[in-house]
Amino acid sequence: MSDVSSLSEAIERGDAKAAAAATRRALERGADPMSLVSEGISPAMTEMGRQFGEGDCFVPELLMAARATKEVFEILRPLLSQKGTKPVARVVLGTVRGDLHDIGKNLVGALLEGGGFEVTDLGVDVPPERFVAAVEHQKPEIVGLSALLTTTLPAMKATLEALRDAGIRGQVKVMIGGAPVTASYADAIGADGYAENAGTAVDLARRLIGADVASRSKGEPAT
Ligand code: B1M
Repeated sequence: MSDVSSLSEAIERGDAKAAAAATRRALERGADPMSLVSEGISPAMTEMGRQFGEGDCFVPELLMAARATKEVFEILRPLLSQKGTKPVARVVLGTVRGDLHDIGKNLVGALLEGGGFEVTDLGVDVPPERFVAAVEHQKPEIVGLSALLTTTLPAMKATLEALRDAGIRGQVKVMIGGAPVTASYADAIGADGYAENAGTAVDLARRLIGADVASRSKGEPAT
């Protein structure tokens, strides 16, 4: 079995130790950290989501899988961020108020870092005023909002309104995503863009700042 398959399987079993070991082994053999996210973690968590939806696994299994992904991210994060190179742009990222889902958001953050963005992750259940404060203090080019519940979609709208009320909406591009989010919802609330998954989120972020997507592979900073 390949190291990437071992990683996916360990995450699905919720075995954090085995997931970390598979990650270290893959890295020692020269695996690309980004591919461990997109080919190891992402399919494993998508599979867990499918099983949960079909009643084939339950909350404890999900939480164990989520813990295993966290452990893997701890190993990969320093490798994903391209230290020493000028960041493409800064992104403030968070899961909106009332919502505790962070696996997809963490994947988005990891791939953005891998794409050369400097990411400040505000975590989960982030109220609009914390996004406002982060924009005021950190002056990012992009704010990324994640929501997984239909009941927390309105918190995305509230966050945009809070940015408008604070007079700083024009200073940042706002991108949104998460399972219940659609492009038409993004239009309806006045967001600048919607991405369906972590890979397209990186392309969207580049488009929003006007950077050439092709330059990502060369590791060139935006001009
Ligand atoms: Co929850 N949950 N959950 N849950 N959970 C869903 C979302 C649900 C669809 C399950 C179901 O009923 N079938 C359902 C929502 C229904 C709805 O709103 N219509 C649901 C529910 C109801 C709940 C609770 C209310 C359950 C309860 O307590 N009764 C509760 C709410 C807690 C809260 O948030 N306040 C709850 C709790 C939990 C757990 C804590 C057990 C756990 C979260 C653990 C964690 O995140 N640390 C959990 C999980 C894991 C899920 C499912 C099974 C999987 C989500 C996931 O991680 N998917 C989910 C069902 C499902 O999606 N099949 C479900 C894998 C991940 C890689 O995909 O998150 O979609 P995803 O992220 C993708 C894209 O969406 C996109 O890119 C990511 C990577 O490709 N994306 C972005 C995400 N954010 C983006 C941001 C961007 C761009 C793209 O730009 C900024």
